[in-house]
Amino acid sequence: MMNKITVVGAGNVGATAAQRLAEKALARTVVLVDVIEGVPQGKALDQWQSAPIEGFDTRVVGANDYQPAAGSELVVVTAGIARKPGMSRDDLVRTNAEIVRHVSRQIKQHCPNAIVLVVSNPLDVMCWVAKQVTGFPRERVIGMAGVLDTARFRAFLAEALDASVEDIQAMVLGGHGDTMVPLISYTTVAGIPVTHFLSKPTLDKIVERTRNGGAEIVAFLKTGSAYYAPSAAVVQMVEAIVHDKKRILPCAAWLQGDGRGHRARQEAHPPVRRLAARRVRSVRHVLRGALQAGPQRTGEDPGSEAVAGRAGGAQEIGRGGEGDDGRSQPQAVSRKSATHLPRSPLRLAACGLEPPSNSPDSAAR
Ligand code: LAC
Repeated sequence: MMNKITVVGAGNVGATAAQRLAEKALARTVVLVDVIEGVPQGKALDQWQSAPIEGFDTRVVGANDYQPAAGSELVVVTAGIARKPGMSRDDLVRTNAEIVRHVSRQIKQHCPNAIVLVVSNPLDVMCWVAKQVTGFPRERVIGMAGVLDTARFRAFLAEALDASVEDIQAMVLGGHGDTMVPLISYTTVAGIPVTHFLSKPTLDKIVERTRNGGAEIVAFLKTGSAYYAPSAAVVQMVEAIVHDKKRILPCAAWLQGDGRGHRARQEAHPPVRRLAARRVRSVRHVLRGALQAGPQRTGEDPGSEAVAGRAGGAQEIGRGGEGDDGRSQPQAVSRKSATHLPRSPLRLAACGLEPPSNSPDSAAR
């Protein structure tokens, strides 16, 4: 159990995440912070009053400033506006970048040792903003998207197969949006490849529905976006960190070089270090999608294309926002090192590239 976890943003995602964190007793105190007066206090008090019924002792407190959050070991950032029907996550970038920038400054000041888990959209860019502004090591700034996308994919598959969600093993990588890559070739039903059970057209439909999983809900709700599954995904990640469960979970993380290099340079909080190191080796979810700096086609091998696109993204965004503390931008991976990266379908998918054309994953795109 942690001593203190803070959730920034008392909207639907933040408040539901706080409630789930408290119910699972993942910290002694959960602090809910929001700028709207009374809302975090009211929601926190309501949640605390459910404690005797639900049987948890985690104190939930609400605040409009970051003083009560001081010293938090983990901060979940959900602050920002949500999509309306017809909007893409990228349409939120200006407004939410300002909000996340402000929140990140507060985190840096009040919670200098925290692990930051970003949820605000567009997710990949907001992670980058949080990392730049806090100046925290990259192992301490991660984003939630892949766990949610994977959950949606598994739910749709379970429905199509009339099977338990527990028996569907899957992994969705790539950006949180159009560049999402559900990995069909790594998807199994009780260990048996899903392609034994479902036809290509059916799988194609499920992949497409997964990509639009968030938008489908926005279209129903009209005034907001999903929050039950997103908050559950947040809590799964927090739980993996708190209990150092050594889970392999997809997430947004800033990568430099290959997995071995990354592992060698770890200086993070031990649980996250282990989480990140294991995850990063096999599950690379690059800050790409919303960076809008697609791969620069060079005619070189796929690995170098993938990383060239990422390097372009880093430079593009770097111009728009330097770290508040004057730190230099993270080094983009050089093309030279890129050519040494593995070319497995997983690696390519993680870089946001389409898998090779003979892979089942490409068939489903
Ligand atoms: C969604 C939001 C949380 O996908 O990005 O529902």
